[in-house]
Amino acid sequence: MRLSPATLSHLPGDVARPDYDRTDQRRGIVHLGIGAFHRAHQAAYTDRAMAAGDRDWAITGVSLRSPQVHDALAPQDGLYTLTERDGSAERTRVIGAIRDVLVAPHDPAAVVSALAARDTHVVTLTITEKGYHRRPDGTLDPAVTTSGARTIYYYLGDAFAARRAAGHAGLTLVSCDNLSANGSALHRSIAEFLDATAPDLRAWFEAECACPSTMVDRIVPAVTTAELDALAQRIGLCDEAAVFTEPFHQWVIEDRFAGPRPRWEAGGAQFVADVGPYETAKLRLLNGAHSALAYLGLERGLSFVHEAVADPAIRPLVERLMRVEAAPTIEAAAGQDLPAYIDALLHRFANPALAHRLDQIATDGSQKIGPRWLERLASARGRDTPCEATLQALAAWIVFVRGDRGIVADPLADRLAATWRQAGTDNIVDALFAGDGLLPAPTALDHARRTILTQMVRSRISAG
Ligand code: CS2
Repeated sequence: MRLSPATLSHLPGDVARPDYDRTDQRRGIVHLGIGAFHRAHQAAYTDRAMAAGDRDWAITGVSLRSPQVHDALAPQDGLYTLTERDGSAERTRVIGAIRDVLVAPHDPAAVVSALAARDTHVVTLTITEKGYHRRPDGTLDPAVTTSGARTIYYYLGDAFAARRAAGHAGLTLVSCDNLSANGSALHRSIAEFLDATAPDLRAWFEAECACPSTMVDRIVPAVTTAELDALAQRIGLCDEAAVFTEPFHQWVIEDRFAGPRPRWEAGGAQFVADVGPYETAKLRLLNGAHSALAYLGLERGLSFVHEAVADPAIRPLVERLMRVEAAPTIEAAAGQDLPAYIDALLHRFANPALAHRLDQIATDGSQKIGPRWLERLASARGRDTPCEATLQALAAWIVFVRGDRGIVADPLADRLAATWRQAGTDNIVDALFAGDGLLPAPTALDHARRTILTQMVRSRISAG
Protein backbone atom coordinates (compact mmCIF):
# COMPACT_ATOMS: atom_id res chain seq x y z
CA MET A 1 0.00 0.00 0.00
CA ARG A 2 1.22 3.48 -0.90
CA LEU A 3 1.51 6.45 1.49
CA SER A 4 -1.32 8.92 0.75
CA PRO A 5 -3.93 10.96 2.67
CA ALA A 6 -6.20 7.90 2.62
CA THR A 7 -3.60 5.58 4.18
CA LEU A 8 -2.12 7.96 6.79
CA SER A 9 -4.09 6.25 9.52
CA HIS A 10 -2.26 2.97 8.83
CA LEU A 11 1.05 4.41 9.98
CA PRO A 12 2.49 3.20 13.29
CA GLY A 13 1.92 5.53 16.23
CA ASP A 14 5.55 6.69 16.39
CA VAL A 15 5.41 8.25 12.90
CA ALA A 16 4.23 11.86 13.29
CA ARG A 17 1.80 13.27 10.69
CA PRO A 18 0.57 16.72 9.77
CA ASP A 19 -1.77 18.02 12.47
CA TYR A 20 -3.12 20.86 10.33
CA ASP A 21 -5.74 20.92 7.60
CA ARG A 22 -3.83 20.39 4.37
CA THR A 23 -6.77 21.37 2.21
CA ASP A 24 -7.18 24.74 3.88
CA GLN A 25 -3.97 26.27 2.48
CA ARG A 26 -3.27 28.85 -0.21
CA ARG A 27 -0.41 28.05 -2.56
CA GLY A 28 2.06 30.74 -1.58
CA ILE A 29 5.46 29.24 -2.45
CA VAL A 30 6.83 27.97 -5.74
CA HIS A 31 9.98 25.91 -5.29
CA LEU A 32 12.32 25.48 -8.26
CA GLY A 33 14.39 22.27 -8.15
CA ILE A 34 12.41 19.89 -5.96
CA GLY A 35 15.09 17.36 -5.01
CA ALA A 36 15.80 15.57 -1.75
CA PHE A 37 17.44 18.63 -0.20
CA HIS A 38 14.31 20.74 -0.56
CA ARG A 39 12.14 17.98 0.88
CA ALA A 40 14.43 17.60 3.90
CA HIS A 41 14.99 21.32 4.47
CA GLN A 42 12.74 24.17 3.29
CA ALA A 43 9.61 22.00 3.01
CA ALA A 44 10.19 20.73 6.56
CA TYR A 45 10.43 24.33 7.84
CA THR A 46 7.24 25.22 5.96
CA ASP A 47 5.53 22.18 7.49
CA ARG A 48 6.44 23.53 10.94
CA ALA A 49 5.05 26.95 9.99
CA MET A 50 1.77 25.29 8.97
CA ALA A 51 1.69 23.37 12.25
CA ALA A 52 2.12 26.75 13.98
CA GLY A 53 -0.97 28.08 12.19
CA ASP A 54 0.23 29.47 8.83
CA ARG A 55 -2.31 28.95 6.02
CA ASP A 56 -0.83 30.82 3.05
CA TRP A 57 2.21 28.78 2.13
CA ALA A 58 1.47 25.45 0.46
CA ILE A 59 4.31 24.63 -1.91
CA THR A 60 4.11 24.04 -5.64
CA GLY A 61 7.31 22.15 -6.44
CA VAL A 62 8.90 22.33 -9.87
CA SER A 63 11.20 19.69 -11.34
CA LEU A 64 13.34 21.46 -13.89
CA ARG A 65 14.41 18.30 -15.68
CA SER A 66 13.13 14.82 -14.93
CA PRO A 67 9.60 13.66 -14.00
CA GLN A 68 10.97 11.38 -11.26
CA VAL A 69 9.95 13.43 -8.21
CA HIS A 70 6.57 14.21 -9.74
CA ASP A 71 5.95 10.51 -10.40
CA ALA A 72 6.89 9.66 -6.81
CA LEU A 73 4.87 12.43 -5.12
CA ALA A 74 1.74 12.69 -7.29
CA PRO A 75 0.20 9.33 -6.26
CA GLN A 76 0.92 10.34 -2.64
CA ASP A 77 -0.81 13.72 -3.01
CA GLY A 78 2.50 15.38 -2.12
CA LEU A 79 2.96 13.51 1.17
CA TYR A 80 6.30 11.93 2.02
CA THR A 81 8.26 10.90 5.09
CA LEU A 82 11.35 12.57 6.50
CA THR A 83 13.56 10.32 8.62
CA GLU A 84 16.26 11.75 10.87
CA ARG A 85 19.09 9.38 11.69
CA ASP A 86 21.74 9.54 14.36
CA GLY A 87 23.63 6.34 15.13
CA SER A 88 20.94 3.71 15.52
CA ALA A 89 18.20 6.20 16.46
CA GLU A 90 15.60 7.04 13.79
CA ARG A 91 12.70 9.48 13.87
CA THR A 92 10.17 9.65 11.05
CA ARG A 93 7.50 12.21 10.33
CA VAL A 94 5.19 12.88 7.40
CA ILE A 95 5.57 16.27 5.72
CA GLY A 96 2.42 17.84 4.28
CA ALA A 97 3.72 21.14 2.89
CA ILE A 98 4.00 20.17 -0.79
CA ARG A 99 0.70 20.23 -2.70
CA ASP A 100 1.61 20.03 -6.40
CA VAL A 101 4.61 19.04 -8.45
CA LEU A 102 5.11 20.36 -11.98
CA VAL A 103 7.57 18.96 -14.51
CA ALA A 104 8.84 22.07 -16.26
CA PRO A 105 9.83 20.51 -19.64
CA HIS A 106 6.38 18.83 -19.88
CA ASP A 107 4.34 21.91 -19.04
CA PRO A 108 6.34 25.14 -19.09
CA ALA A 109 3.17 27.27 -19.17
CA ALA A 110 2.01 25.75 -15.86
CA VAL A 111 5.30 26.79 -14.25
CA VAL A 112 4.88 30.37 -15.46
CA SER A 113 1.25 30.39 -14.23
CA ALA A 114 2.26 29.18 -10.79
CA LEU A 115 4.98 31.83 -10.55
CA ALA A 116 2.57 34.49 -11.80
CA ALA A 117 -0.36 33.55 -9.53
CA ARG A 118 -1.63 36.25 -7.19
CA ASP A 119 -1.20 34.07 -4.08
CA THR A 120 2.44 33.25 -4.86
CA HIS A 121 4.69 35.54 -2.84
CA VAL A 122 7.84 33.49 -2.31
CA VAL A 123 9.99 31.51 -4.73
CA THR A 124 12.65 29.25 -3.22
CA LEU A 125 15.39 27.68 -5.30
CA THR A 126 17.65 24.64 -4.98
CA ILE A 127 18.95 24.37 -8.52
CA THR A 128 22.60 23.58 -7.65
CA GLU A 129 25.54 25.79 -8.54
CA LYS A 130 25.35 25.06 -12.26
CA GLY A 131 21.66 25.98 -12.44
CA TYR A 132 22.64 29.67 -12.21
CA HIS A 133 24.66 29.49 -15.46
CA ARG A 134 27.29 31.91 -14.25
CA ARG A 135 30.74 32.24 -15.76
CA PRO A 136 33.77 32.05 -13.45
CA ASP A 137 33.78 35.87 -13.22
CA GLY A 138 30.19 35.85 -11.90
CA THR A 139 28.50 37.16 -15.06
CA LEU A 140 25.61 35.32 -16.66
CA ASP A 141 26.58 32.93 -19.47
CA PRO A 142 25.42 34.80 -22.60
CA ALA A 143 24.24 31.49 -24.11
CA VAL A 144 21.34 31.63 -21.64
CA THR A 145 19.94 34.77 -23.23
CA THR A 146 20.59 33.89 -26.86
CA SER A 147 19.57 30.22 -26.92
CA GLY A 148 16.03 30.61 -25.55
CA ALA A 149 16.83 27.61 -23.31
CA ARG A 150 14.33 26.94 -20.56
CA THR A 151 16.48 27.91 -17.61
CA ILE A 152 15.01 29.42 -14.44
CA TYR A 153 15.47 32.85 -16.04
CA TYR A 154 13.12 31.94 -18.87
CA TYR A 155 10.29 31.04 -16.46
CA LEU A 156 10.95 33.99 -14.15
CA GLY A 157 11.09 36.51 -17.00
CA ASP A 158 7.70 35.38 -18.36
CA ALA A 159 6.20 35.31 -14.87
CA PHE A 160 7.43 38.84 -14.09
CA ALA A 161 5.78 40.11 -17.29
CA ALA A 162 2.51 38.38 -16.36
CA ARG A 163 2.59 39.71 -12.78
CA ARG A 164 3.22 43.23 -13.93
CA ALA A 165 0.44 43.02 -16.53
CA ALA A 166 -2.00 41.69 -13.90
CA GLY A 167 -0.94 44.30 -11.35
CA HIS A 168 0.21 41.62 -8.88
CA ALA A 169 2.84 42.32 -6.27
CA GLY A 170 6.44 41.27 -6.76
CA LEU A 171 8.13 38.12 -5.46
CA THR A 172 10.77 37.31 -2.88
CA LEU A 173 13.26 34.95 -4.53
CA VAL A 174 15.17 32.91 -1.97
CA SER A 175 18.24 31.11 -3.26
CA CYS A 176 19.04 28.06 -1.12
CA ASP A 177 22.17 26.99 -2.99
CA ASN A 178 25.77 26.91 -1.83
CA LEU A 179 27.01 30.07 -3.56
CA SER A 180 28.63 32.99 -1.78
CA ALA A 181 26.15 35.82 -1.37
CA ASN A 182 23.60 33.61 -3.11
CA GLY A 183 20.88 36.27 -3.04
CA SER A 184 23.08 38.91 -4.68
CA ALA A 185 24.28 36.34 -7.22
CA LEU A 186 20.69 35.48 -8.14
CA HIS A 187 19.71 39.15 -8.28
CA ARG A 188 22.61 39.98 -10.58
CA SER A 189 21.94 37.07 -12.95
CA ILE A 190 18.22 37.89 -13.22
CA ALA A 191 19.04 41.56 -13.85
CA GLU A 192 21.51 40.62 -16.61
CA PHE A 193 18.96 38.28 -18.15
CA LEU A 194 16.26 40.96 -18.15
CA ASP A 195 18.62 43.56 -19.59
CA ALA A 196 19.34 41.22 -22.49
CA THR A 197 15.84 39.89 -23.12
CA ALA A 198 13.22 42.25 -21.67
CA PRO A 199 14.88 45.49 -20.55
CA ASP A 200 11.55 47.15 -19.75
CA LEU A 201 11.03 44.61 -16.92
CA ARG A 202 14.22 45.52 -15.12
CA ALA A 203 12.75 48.50 -13.25
CA TRP A 204 9.70 46.44 -12.18
CA PHE A 205 11.99 43.69 -10.89
CA GLU A 206 14.17 46.15 -8.96
CA ALA A 207 11.19 47.92 -7.41
CA GLU A 208 8.94 44.95 -6.63
CA CYS A 209 11.15 41.91 -5.95
CA ALA A 210 13.78 41.01 -3.36
CA CYS A 211 16.53 38.39 -3.36
CA PRO A 212 17.65 37.85 0.25
CA SER A 213 20.77 35.76 0.82
CA THR A 214 20.49 32.61 2.90
CA MET A 215 22.67 29.99 4.50
CA VAL A 216 21.06 26.55 4.30
CA ASP A 217 22.47 23.52 6.04
CA ARG A 218 21.44 19.91 6.34
CA ILE A 219 23.27 16.84 5.10
CA VAL A 220 20.94 14.91 2.81
CA PRO A 221 22.44 11.85 1.12
CA ALA A 222 20.92 10.52 -2.10
CA VAL A 223 18.26 7.91 -1.31
CA THR A 224 18.82 4.24 -2.22
CA THR A 225 16.18 1.63 -3.07
CA ALA A 226 17.42 -0.50 -0.16
CA GLU A 227 16.51 2.39 2.18
CA LEU A 228 13.05 2.72 0.64
CA ASP A 229 12.49 -1.03 1.06
CA ALA A 230 13.61 -0.99 4.71
CA LEU A 231 11.36 2.02 5.39
CA ALA A 232 8.36 0.25 3.85
CA GLN A 233 9.01 -2.73 6.14
CA ARG A 234 9.16 -0.46 9.16
CA ILE A 235 6.17 1.81 8.53
CA GLY A 236 4.01 -0.65 6.60
CA LEU A 237 3.49 1.72 3.65
CA CYS A 238 5.48 2.31 0.51
CA ASP A 239 6.85 5.88 0.17
CA GLU A 240 8.62 6.53 -3.13
CA ALA A 241 9.50 10.10 -2.15
CA ALA A 242 11.03 9.45 1.28
CA VAL A 243 14.13 11.35 2.38
CA PHE A 244 16.70 10.47 5.05
CA THR A 245 18.83 13.01 6.81
CA GLU A 246 20.62 14.01 10.02
CA PRO A 247 18.83 15.60 13.01
CA PHE A 248 20.80 18.85 12.51
CA HIS A 249 19.37 21.62 10.35
CA GLN A 250 20.05 25.31 10.05
CA TRP A 251 18.62 28.13 7.96
CA VAL A 252 19.85 31.70 8.34
CA ILE A 253 17.93 34.14 6.17
CA GLU A 254 18.56 37.78 5.36
CA ASP A 255 15.49 39.58 6.65
CA ARG A 256 14.59 41.36 3.43
CA PHE A 257 11.32 40.21 1.90
CA ALA A 258 9.32 41.99 -0.79
CA GLY A 259 6.01 40.94 0.79
CA PRO A 260 4.62 38.45 3.31
CA ARG A 261 6.60 35.38 4.29
CA PRO A 262 6.04 32.07 6.09
CA ARG A 263 6.78 31.81 9.79
CA TRP A 264 9.81 29.64 9.12
CA GLU A 265 11.11 30.57 12.56
CA ALA A 266 8.57 28.00 13.83
CA GLY A 267 11.01 25.41 12.44
CA GLY A 268 14.04 27.21 13.89
CA ALA A 269 15.03 29.53 11.01
CA GLN A 270 16.93 32.67 12.04
CA PHE A 271 16.26 36.01 10.34
CA VAL A 272 19.31 38.29 10.44
CA ALA A 273 20.50 41.54 8.87
CA ASP A 274 23.69 40.01 7.42
CA VAL A 275 24.00 36.36 6.45
CA GLY A 276 27.59 36.81 5.20
CA PRO A 277 29.53 35.42 8.19
CA TYR A 278 27.28 32.32 8.45
CA GLU A 279 27.40 31.68 4.75
CA THR A 280 31.17 32.07 4.51
CA ALA A 281 31.75 29.81 7.51
CA LYS A 282 29.44 27.16 6.08
CA LEU A 283 30.95 27.25 2.59
CA ARG A 284 34.60 27.31 3.67
CA LEU A 285 34.31 24.95 6.65
CA LEU A 286 31.48 22.48 6.00
CA ASN A 287 31.47 22.44 2.21
CA GLY A 288 35.22 23.06 1.93
CA ALA A 289 35.91 20.06 4.17
CA HIS A 290 33.28 17.98 2.38
CA SER A 291 34.90 18.47 -1.02
CA ALA A 292 38.33 17.74 0.46
CA LEU A 293 36.99 14.53 2.03
CA ALA A 294 35.43 13.59 -1.31
CA TYR A 295 38.52 13.89 -3.54
CA LEU A 296 41.06 12.73 -0.94
CA GLY A 297 38.76 9.87 0.08
CA LEU A 298 37.99 8.67 -3.47
CA GLU A 299 41.72 8.79 -4.18
CA ARG A 300 42.21 6.29 -1.33
CA GLY A 301 39.43 4.03 -2.57
CA LEU A 302 36.89 5.02 0.11
CA SER A 303 33.15 5.44 -0.51
CA PHE A 304 31.60 7.36 2.41
CA VAL A 305 32.17 10.58 4.34
CA HIS A 306 32.29 8.78 7.71
CA GLU A 307 35.08 6.54 6.36
CA ALA A 308 37.12 9.43 4.96
CA VAL A 309 36.87 11.52 8.13
CA ALA A 310 38.12 8.54 10.18
CA ASP A 311 41.03 7.78 7.81
CA PRO A 312 44.35 8.57 9.55
CA ALA A 313 45.86 9.98 6.34
CA ILE A 314 42.92 12.30 5.64
CA ARG A 315 41.62 13.39 9.04
CA PRO A 316 44.65 15.57 9.96
CA LEU A 317 44.58 17.28 6.55
CA VAL A 318 40.88 18.08 6.80
CA GLU A 319 41.20 19.35 10.37
CA ARG A 320 44.11 21.51 9.24
CA LEU A 321 42.14 22.80 6.26
CA MET A 322 39.36 23.91 8.61
CA ARG A 323 41.18 25.03 11.76
CA VAL A 324 44.44 26.48 10.44
CA GLU A 325 43.68 27.46 6.86
CA ALA A 326 39.99 28.38 6.48
CA ALA A 327 38.87 29.58 9.93
CA PRO A 328 41.37 32.49 10.14
CA THR A 329 39.95 33.88 6.88
CA ILE A 330 36.40 34.13 8.27
CA GLU A 331 35.20 37.26 10.05
CA ALA A 332 32.83 35.67 12.56
CA ALA A 333 29.59 37.37 13.59
CA ALA A 334 29.08 38.21 17.25
CA GLY A 335 28.42 34.96 19.08
CA GLN A 336 29.60 32.76 16.21
CA ASP A 337 32.05 30.26 17.75
CA LEU A 338 34.13 28.83 14.88
CA PRO A 339 36.14 26.25 16.90
CA ALA A 340 32.87 24.86 18.32
CA TYR A 341 31.35 24.88 14.81
CA ILE A 342 34.31 22.85 13.50
CA ASP A 343 33.98 20.33 16.35
CA ALA A 344 30.29 19.94 15.55
CA LEU A 345 31.04 19.44 11.85
CA LEU A 346 33.53 16.67 12.57
CA HIS A 347 30.89 15.00 14.71
CA ARG A 348 28.27 15.32 11.93
CA PHE A 349 30.67 13.95 9.29
CA ALA A 350 31.32 10.91 11.52
CA ASN A 351 27.61 9.90 11.60
CA PRO A 352 27.72 6.42 9.98
CA ALA A 353 23.93 6.17 9.78
CA LEU A 354 23.92 8.76 6.99
CA ALA A 355 26.01 6.69 4.54
CA HIS A 356 26.80 9.90 2.64
CA ARG A 357 28.61 8.97 -0.54
CA LEU A 358 31.80 10.75 -1.51
CA ASP A 359 30.94 10.55 -5.21
CA GLN A 360 27.74 12.53 -4.53
CA ILE A 361 29.83 15.38 -3.12
CA ALA A 362 32.47 15.02 -5.89
CA THR A 363 29.81 15.87 -8.50
CA ASP A 364 30.14 19.26 -10.25
CA GLY A 365 33.49 20.09 -8.61
CA SER A 366 34.29 22.83 -11.15
CA GLN A 367 31.23 24.71 -9.87
CA LYS A 368 31.97 24.09 -6.19
CA ILE A 369 35.67 24.71 -5.65
CA GLY A 370 35.33 28.47 -6.18
CA PRO A 371 33.21 29.29 -3.11
CA ARG A 372 34.66 26.41 -1.07
CA TRP A 373 38.45 26.82 -1.67
CA LEU A 374 39.48 29.45 -4.21
CA GLU A 375 37.63 32.43 -2.72
CA ARG A 376 39.23 31.86 0.64
CA LEU A 377 42.69 31.46 -0.94
CA ALA A 378 42.09 34.75 -2.76
CA SER A 379 40.72 36.67 0.23
CA ALA A 380 42.87 39.34 1.82
CA ARG A 381 43.48 37.19 4.89
CA GLY A 382 43.74 34.00 2.83
CA ARG A 383 46.64 35.28 0.79
CA ASP A 384 48.87 35.17 3.88
CA THR A 385 47.49 32.13 5.72
CA PRO A 386 48.98 28.67 5.23
CA CYS A 387 47.25 26.63 2.55
CA GLU A 388 49.02 23.31 2.20
CA ALA A 389 46.01 21.14 3.09
CA THR A 390 43.77 23.11 0.73
CA LEU A 391 46.33 22.67 -2.05
CA GLN A 392 46.46 18.91 -1.34
CA ALA A 393 42.68 18.76 -1.76
CA LEU A 394 42.91 20.84 -4.94
CA ALA A 395 45.63 18.51 -6.29
CA ALA A 396 43.34 15.53 -5.61
CA TRP A 397 40.54 17.29 -7.53
CA ILE A 398 42.85 18.06 -10.46
CA VAL A 399 43.89 14.40 -10.69
CA PHE A 400 40.24 13.34 -10.30
CA VAL A 401 39.08 15.41 -13.30
CA ARG A 402 41.72 13.80 -15.51
CA GLY A 403 38.97 11.20 -15.81
CA ASP A 404 41.03 8.02 -15.94
CA ARG A 405 40.06 6.79 -12.48
CA GLY A 406 36.29 6.90 -12.77
CA ILE A 407 33.40 8.88 -14.19
CA VAL A 408 33.59 12.64 -13.72
CA ALA A 409 30.08 14.10 -13.37
CA ASP A 410 30.73 17.77 -14.07
CA PRO A 411 29.39 20.24 -16.64
CA LEU A 412 33.02 20.94 -17.61
CA ALA A 413 34.09 17.26 -17.67
CA ASP A 414 34.90 17.17 -21.38
CA ARG A 415 36.78 20.46 -21.34
CA LEU A 416 38.72 19.44 -18.24
CA ALA A 417 39.73 16.12 -19.84
CA ALA A 418 40.74 17.92 -23.06
CA THR A 419 42.78 20.45 -21.09
CA TRP A 420 44.57 17.56 -19.36
CA ARG A 421 45.39 15.94 -22.71
CA GLN A 422 46.83 19.16 -24.10
CA ALA A 423 48.70 20.37 -21.03
CA GLY A 424 49.96 17.17 -19.40
CA THR A 425 51.12 16.85 -15.81
CA ASP A 426 53.66 19.66 -15.88
CA ASN A 427 51.31 22.32 -17.24
CA ILE A 428 47.86 21.30 -16.07
CA VAL A 429 47.87 23.66 -13.07
CA ASP A 430 48.67 26.70 -15.22
CA ALA A 431 46.22 25.59 -17.89
CA LEU A 432 43.50 25.54 -15.25
CA PHE A 433 44.41 28.39 -12.96
CA ALA A 434 46.70 30.93 -14.61
CA GLY A 435 45.11 34.26 -15.59
CA ASP A 436 43.79 32.89 -18.88
CA GLY A 437 43.11 29.36 -17.57
CA LEU A 438 39.85 27.45 -17.70
CA LEU A 439 39.05 28.48 -14.11
CA PRO A 440 40.95 31.72 -13.79
CA ALA A 441 42.04 32.29 -10.21
CA PRO A 442 45.19 34.37 -10.42
CA THR A 443 44.73 36.00 -7.03
CA ALA A 444 43.96 32.67 -5.35
CA LEU A 445 46.90 30.86 -6.88
CA ASP A 446 49.96 32.99 -7.52
CA HIS A 447 53.01 31.55 -9.20
CA ALA A 448 54.47 30.17 -5.94
CA ARG A 449 51.25 28.33 -5.03
CA ARG A 450 50.90 26.99 -8.57
CA THR A 451 54.44 25.59 -8.36
CA ILE A 452 53.64 23.75 -5.11
CA LEU A 453 50.38 22.50 -6.57
CA THR A 454 52.12 21.22 -9.71
CA GLN A 455 54.50 19.26 -7.50
CA MET A 456 51.57 17.76 -5.57
CA VAL A 457 49.85 16.74 -8.82
CA ARG A 458 53.08 15.27 -10.18
CA SER A 459 53.67 13.11 -7.13
CA ARG A 460 50.09 11.80 -7.27
CA ILE A 461 50.38 10.91 -10.96
CA SER A 462 53.72 9.16 -10.46
CA ALA A 463 52.33 7.25 -7.46
CA GLY A 464 49.64 5.98 -9.88
C1 CS2 B 1 27.74 18.78 -0.10
C2 CS2 B 1 26.49 19.58 0.29
O1 CS2 B 1 27.19 17.58 -2.05
C3 CS2 B 1 27.82 18.53 -1.59
O2 CS2 B 1 28.52 19.25 -2.30
O3 CS2 B 1 28.87 19.45 0.36
O4 CS2 B 1 25.37 19.13 -0.36
C4 CS2 B 1 26.27 19.55 1.82
O5 CS2 B 1 25.92 18.25 2.26
C5 CS2 B 1 25.20 20.52 2.24
O6 CS2 B 1 25.55 21.79 1.78
C6 CS2 B 1 25.04 20.51 3.75
O7 CS2 B 1 24.24 21.54 4.14
